[in-house]
Amino acid sequence: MHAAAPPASSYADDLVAGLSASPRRLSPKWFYDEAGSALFDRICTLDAYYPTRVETALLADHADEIAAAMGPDAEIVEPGAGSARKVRVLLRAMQRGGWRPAGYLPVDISGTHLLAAADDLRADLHEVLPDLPVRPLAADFLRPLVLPAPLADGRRVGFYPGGSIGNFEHDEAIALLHRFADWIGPGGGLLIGVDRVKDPARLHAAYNDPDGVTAAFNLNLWARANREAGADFDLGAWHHAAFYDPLRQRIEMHLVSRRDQQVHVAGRTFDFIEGDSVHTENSCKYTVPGFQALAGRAGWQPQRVWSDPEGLFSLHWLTN
Ligand code: AVI
Repeated sequence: MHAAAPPASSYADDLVAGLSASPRRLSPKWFYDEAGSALFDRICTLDAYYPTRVETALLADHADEIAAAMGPDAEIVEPGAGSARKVRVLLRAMQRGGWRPAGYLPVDISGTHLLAAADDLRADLHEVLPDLPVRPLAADFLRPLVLPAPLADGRRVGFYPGGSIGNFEHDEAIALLHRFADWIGPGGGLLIGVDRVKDPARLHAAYNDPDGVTAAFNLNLWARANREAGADFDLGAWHHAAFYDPLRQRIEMHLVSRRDQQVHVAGRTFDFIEGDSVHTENSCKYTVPGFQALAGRAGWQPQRVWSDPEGLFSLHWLTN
């Protein structure tokens, strides 16, 4: 496995910077420690959280068309691959359609998790793709990163499912899509999952589940701060808030102080009054033409879109 440079900032540094800013905010990348990733896996199984279910069905239902669009001999690059589950549907379909993939290059910040995922994928696909080169790369893809030289004839396609592009503000999303275009190179493509603009009640329900799993996911930021950033957050003194802003077409998540309080982080003291909030995540939603226009600003050309009958989620195939 290749390993890139360690993260530029620690959680403690980022937290102190975010709590010193106005308005107070934190990058959603800090959600995903071991506990947070396990909570996110639970979110993906919730009835109210439709994106995982709908996107997985789209991949399965249109796998052959998607595989044909991707074409033969392409190496699939997946930034933020995590457990590398969804890509298996795609790899199987490519093999079935005779579009033999040249390889799979998953990139993820968590090296241990990535190695386990790569082993699991190799074992799972052993029968159908015994010789598939799998080249895990442990790296933070949000930082400058050079990929290993391409395999075979050098064609690459990107795979970025889950709607994670929505967790970036529009200008950041354009910058990220530019970066993907540089990795993929000319003649390649990108299959990307995008959550759609819809009835605000549906969105509200997806981020305010009745079992409080999303609230626990949000509050894990403070639990993590206590574990690894020398902080003393009282978790009972904060509550989860998630709401849809129809003008910005995005869900915002916040942690809101239930009372006046002082919190210490890495030797620094922060004062909060009741109702003060820390902005922890944006989840931007897009119309189909809205996302195509955004991708166009990063040099990608829209080719195909697959969506469900309710219009909840979209899978875009873009080429460069
Ligand atoms: C990872 N990302 C696409 C999720 C989302 O829906 O924005 C993260 C999430 N936050 C709360 N629930 C799920």
